Amino acid sequence: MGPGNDALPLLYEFPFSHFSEKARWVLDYCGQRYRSRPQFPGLHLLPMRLLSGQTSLPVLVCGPRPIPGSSRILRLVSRLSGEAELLGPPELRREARHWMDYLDQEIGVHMRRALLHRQLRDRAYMLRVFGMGRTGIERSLLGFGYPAFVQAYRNFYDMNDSTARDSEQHFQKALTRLEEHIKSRRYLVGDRFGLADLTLGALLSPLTCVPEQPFPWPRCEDPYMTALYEHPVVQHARFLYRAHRHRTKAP
Ligand SMILES: N[C@@H](CCC(=O)N[C@@H](CS)C(=O)NCC(=O)O)C(=O)O
Repeated sequence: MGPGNDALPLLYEFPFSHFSEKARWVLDYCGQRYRSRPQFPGLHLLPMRLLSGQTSLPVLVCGPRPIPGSSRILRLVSRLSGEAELLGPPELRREARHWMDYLDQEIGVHMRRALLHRQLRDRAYMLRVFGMGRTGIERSLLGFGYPAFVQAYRNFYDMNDSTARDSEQHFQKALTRLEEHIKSRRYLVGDRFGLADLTLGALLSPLTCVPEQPFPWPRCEDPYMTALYEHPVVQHARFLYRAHRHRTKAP
């Protein structure tokens, strides 16, 4: 991939989304310039279905077909940018893929439900988060429609006390497994930074709150959250941000 101006890839994304952060990270890391198309939750449904046949973000458009799915984007951008080392050596790719799938589900999906179930109760906090990268008018609209927005969100992600408790358990179990795994090693697979590590860092971005993130989540003072901010795996994700959230080559 080495286009100029108009031919740059387009990234359809939610600025606050940890799955979108995976895509931004790999594009930045690979020195791949791109144009961002931030979407507004809810209003994205029809355009994304028309564009890609599904509604989930991120979606990358580079070439004839739009590519939905953050892990697909990670692999494609690494390959096309000549950063194959992000994929890891061939004999370790299956293990890396396993970690990426595991993290998408146990952190990406379950952490989102566990955290948002609590965070949505804090209107001021959530307006700051959902307002990231939005215009003043969009932020005002969001503030006005917040109760309906929260209800739609809870329905969409099947969020209630019982599902949130179940997701908390999944998330906790994943953190324990990861803590054990990284105790004696720097990276999840092999001895170099790869896509599994990038996935871990990006998916924990709602908890890392570091300036290396293009859209750093503000800290939330809920006691459940404040304990998580200190967790060794979250500290490890901060290390990944500091050490690897940069361009490896000029765009
Ligand atoms: N498996 C997808 C999951 C992405 C995902 O869950 N995206 C959320 C935002 S964090 C989303 O777009 N939700 C709205 C929708 O699915 O319509 C990926 O890896 O890209």
